[in-house]
Amino acid sequence: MRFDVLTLFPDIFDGYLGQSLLNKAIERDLVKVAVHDMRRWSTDKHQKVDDRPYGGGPGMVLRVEPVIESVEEIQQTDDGPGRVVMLTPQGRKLNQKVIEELAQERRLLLLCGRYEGFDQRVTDILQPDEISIGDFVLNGGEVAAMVLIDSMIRLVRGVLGDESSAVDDSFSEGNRLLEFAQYTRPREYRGHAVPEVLLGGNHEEIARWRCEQSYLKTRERRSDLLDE
Ligand code: 6GU
Repeated sequence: MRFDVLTLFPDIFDGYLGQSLLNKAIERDLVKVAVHDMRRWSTDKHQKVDDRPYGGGPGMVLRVEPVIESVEEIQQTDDGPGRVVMLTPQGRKLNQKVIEELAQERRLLLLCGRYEGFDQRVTDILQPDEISIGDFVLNGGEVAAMVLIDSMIRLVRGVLGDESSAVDDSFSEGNRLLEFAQYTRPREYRGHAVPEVLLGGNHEEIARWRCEQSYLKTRERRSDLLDE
């Protein structure tokens, strides 16, 4: 799986890309992430890629030329044009189903907006898949792009390793329950003991308890998931 990120703040991605799971996936060639600075496609001597909105109003708008031209140039490199995704609070809301759908693609181009957003003609010309990560406003699409990459790489075969699998994750296809509580040593801490059933080694009983815990937690916190 390949990601090309277009941003005005490429440095934001450095720490995240070095993070252990993703770093290992990149080293093993399971995932490739290329971060591109949109300013490279600026036609302006000050490397500006934004301008004041026609009609007035606060803030700045990302210009159409650097965005379109960067996307076109990047699409000509490597394996196929890929699917263009624009991170914007106006997009369809991200959830595990959308992640699973996007994970079918070999290549995604992620457009991270800033300021008051993109010139409308970027959307008209590229017709990107517009995605929002929730009903709140971020200062830009960069954090949202990292959310998307982070949740997608879990679905790439081999990234998580043998012992863990994304199949059982909450919200994955075939699982609509929240995770059950987990414990590790010590058996007791400040009067809080590990549930007896987990210490007995009866695997059938443990599986039943966990299933029940998942159900009870889901009913209490997210009964909307049970309705689906
Ligand atoms: Cl993708 N971008 C911005 N700027 N704000 C958001 C968002 C994206 N998703 C939720 N809020």
